[in-house]
Formats: sequence, structure tokens, C-alpha cells
Amino acid sequence: MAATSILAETEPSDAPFAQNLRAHLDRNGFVVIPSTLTPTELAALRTASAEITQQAREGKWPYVRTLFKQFPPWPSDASNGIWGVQHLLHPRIPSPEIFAKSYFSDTITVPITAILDCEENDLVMELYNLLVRPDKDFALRWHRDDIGPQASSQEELERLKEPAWHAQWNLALYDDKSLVVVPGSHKRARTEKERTADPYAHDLPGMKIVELKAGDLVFYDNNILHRGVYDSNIERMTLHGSVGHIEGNKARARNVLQHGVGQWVDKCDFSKLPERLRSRAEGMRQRLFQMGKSSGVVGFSQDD
Ligand SMILES: O=C(O)CCC(=O)C(=O)O
Repeated sequence: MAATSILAETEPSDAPFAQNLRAHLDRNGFVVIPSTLTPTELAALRTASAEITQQAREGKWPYVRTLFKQFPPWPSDASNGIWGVQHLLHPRIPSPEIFAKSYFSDTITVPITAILDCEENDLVMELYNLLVRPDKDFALRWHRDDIGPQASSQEELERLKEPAWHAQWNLALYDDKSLVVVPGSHKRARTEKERTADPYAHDLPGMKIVELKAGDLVFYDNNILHRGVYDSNIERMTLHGSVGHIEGNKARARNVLQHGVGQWVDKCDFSKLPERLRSRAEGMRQRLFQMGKSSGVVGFSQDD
């Protein structure tokens, strides 16, 4: 099953592009922008991702998603295998400019200002991670990122009506068929069938495999009903990020910072980025910092 792709005939700076993007995302809960990387960008991102993935598998990078655990926190011991690498904007990552250039690029931020219907100066730095081929076959159960399975239908509906205040994406560096979604489920409570289904069901009614080619970018509502199905024999390197909006609730900034980002966000060196990206990056980092401070984050360190 192919993924829904937005109309390719509009340019990212067009008003129709923004409207199409928002309309697709609003209707389906996900939207694919095809071929967003040049061959040179793709090659550079693959090389940098392969390097950090190898370090992570060898236990030399402690920020990992470990098997067989779906949700954070993950231990730093990678000896049972990993399915993700965390903190690509960390100041100690090898090739920091490659990942920062990608996170703060027009490729990512232009669609996000369209999705959030905002200005660049409203954007807030959040998370940048890498989802990788697991060392052993692994799957995530059906879930919404921010609403637990115990929620009643009424609770689900109330939560789903709240504005998202952030955008989340996957950018595939290799062809990727791991993400499975139920289109439209970001706007409704689960059906009885979905509530009672096997959490690892392969055949939920209406489900769609999001098929990405290398370089394709998908934005998705993180409260769409979705899962990940991973094959240890198929290469996967998919950048997985989120960017927030300044009006977002402070709990989100707190959440981002308590993921450990608060320990190093002030030490990121964006000075080698091209001027326009550097100023965007500094602004987005500063807004995260301010939101974290005003929400009284515990363990948010500027000095060590
Ligand atoms: O692997 C994916 O693309 C989905 C990941 C996911 O659902 C999650 O991190 O909650």
C-alpha cells in the first residue's frame, strides 16, 4: 500500500503548498513529501548516521533505544541490541554539523511553519533521534504517543481536540516500510475493535503501511494510532524529530528537557552552520531554554 503523498506540483514557498500540507495532515493524520534530499545530502547523512549507529551498537554512545523496550526511559546498556540512537544534536555527537544542518534546514522548518501556521520565530528546538535496524526482529504495539491505552473514549476525544503545538516527522535515509498507521484515527476515539484488538495485530481495519523511499519525509500526528514493525535484516536509518511551537504548553518543554536534553542544550555549538541556519538554530534553542526555565525544570543545567 502506498503512502498518501502531497501534491508534487506546488513549491514549498507557495500558499497552496502550505494549505495542501495542512489539509492532508488534518484529514489523514500523516502526509508524505517525496524526495526531499539531494544525493549529496543523502550520502552525508547516511555516513554520519552509520558512524553513530556503529558507536551505539558497540556501547560507545549511551543514548540509545534498547531492545525490547518500546517507551522511554531506555537504559544505556546496548548489549541486547538497539532500535534507535538518541540525541543527534548532542554536542559530543560525531559530525554535529551534518545533523544540525538537517534539523534546522528549510526542508524541515518550511513545512513545519506551514503545518503549525506560524512564523519561523515561533519554532522551538525539541528532539532529534535516529531509528535504526534492530539487532533482532522487533515491533511496537499499537499506540498513540501521548494518550495511554487506558483512556476512555471520552478522554481520548478530549485529548485529541487539543492543539498539537508541535510537528513530528520521519525522514528516511533508506527505503522504509516500518511505520504503520490508521489514517484518520487522530481525530476519533478508538473503535471497539481497535480497543480490544491484539496490540500487535497485523490487520487492523483501514491500517496503512507508510512506504517511504530514501529521502522521503513524512509528518504525522503523534496521536494517530500507529505502530512500528522492524525487520532485523532490512537496513533502516530514519531520522525522527520534532519541533515545537512557542505557544505550546510548558509541559512539553519540560518533557523535552527532562529527556536529558537540558543537560547539554546550552553546549551545542551551532557556530559552524551557515549564517541563516545558525541564527534559526540559536533562536530555537533559546526558546526551548526559556520555556524550560519558566516551567521550573528540575535538573536543567547551564553551568556544568
Ligand atoms: O518506527 C517508527 O517510525 C515509529 C516509532 C514510534 O512509533 C515511536 O517512537 O513511538
